[in-house]
Amino acid sequence: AACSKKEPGGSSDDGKLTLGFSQVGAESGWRTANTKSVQEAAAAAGIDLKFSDAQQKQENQIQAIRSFIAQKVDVIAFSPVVESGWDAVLNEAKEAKIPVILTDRAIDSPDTSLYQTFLGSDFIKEGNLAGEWLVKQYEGKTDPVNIVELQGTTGSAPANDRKKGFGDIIAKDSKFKVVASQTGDFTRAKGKEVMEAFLKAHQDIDVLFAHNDDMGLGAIEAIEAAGKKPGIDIKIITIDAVHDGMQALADGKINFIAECSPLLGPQLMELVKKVKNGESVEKRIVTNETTFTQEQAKAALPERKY
Ligand code: GYE
Repeated sequence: AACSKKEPGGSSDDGKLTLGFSQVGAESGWRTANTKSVQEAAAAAGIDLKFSDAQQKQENQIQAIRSFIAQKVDVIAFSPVVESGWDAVLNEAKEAKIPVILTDRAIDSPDTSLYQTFLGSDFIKEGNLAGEWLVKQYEGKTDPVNIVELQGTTGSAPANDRKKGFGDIIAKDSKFKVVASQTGDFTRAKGKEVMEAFLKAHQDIDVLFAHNDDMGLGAIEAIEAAGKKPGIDIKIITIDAVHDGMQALADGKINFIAECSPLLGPQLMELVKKVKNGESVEKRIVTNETTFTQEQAKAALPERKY
């Protein structure tokens, strides 16, 4: 009988399409929502998902991708923890004729034949939006504005691009001064720790720009512990708009959030099917996003899904 017929390209015996997905980790509320979106969308699309958590380490992702190649999955998708250092392993996938999709974060390789498409946000734009809001707040004022910055994971696309996007906007007015900028690795714990150090070293911080909500939330704890009012004594701008960030924004502890959508699962599954069928896909697919003020957060919170 033909019952054990195995499809070429490594589909499992049940005929389902197999997707190997290497996730960054579980560092933030954004990441948790992203993982859930990918898992639910795979189940809904009838795709067999092999999910691997890299715990924020590139070597774990490289290992996971090699194992997906060895298992002959149909498609590999991953969210690269950092931008550089992917050429060798992606060339191995190419040799094995397994299409690769980048989700959420970019790589810096000039060889764009190493992946089919990159689905995710425009991080430079998010940084621009954060900077533009700040410039507007201080319009017509001349006093110096002292800013501290909590960067995301060193070497990651969102940390590089959000820093640049924000920096480009505030550089147009010399009253804006970034007095300290350090990584908080996108986590709450590290955001708190680094903000404590910032507060000790600088008496006169006007603004915190955190590359994600979680670091901003950690920093809020540090600011309150230092006897200051987040959102009032120190204005706070973050990126993501996950539930806890939106709650802090509605509560007046954060002042502005540029949204970054983690709900990439359904679009990713569509792309997986297309690349598997050899259909052409756009090389870059940008997620739709908005921004939130405190009033807008209050209005949006009841309907927010994550
Ligand atoms: O902003 C942050 C997460 O890559 C867009 O990673 C993602 C970022 C997100 O840890 O919260």
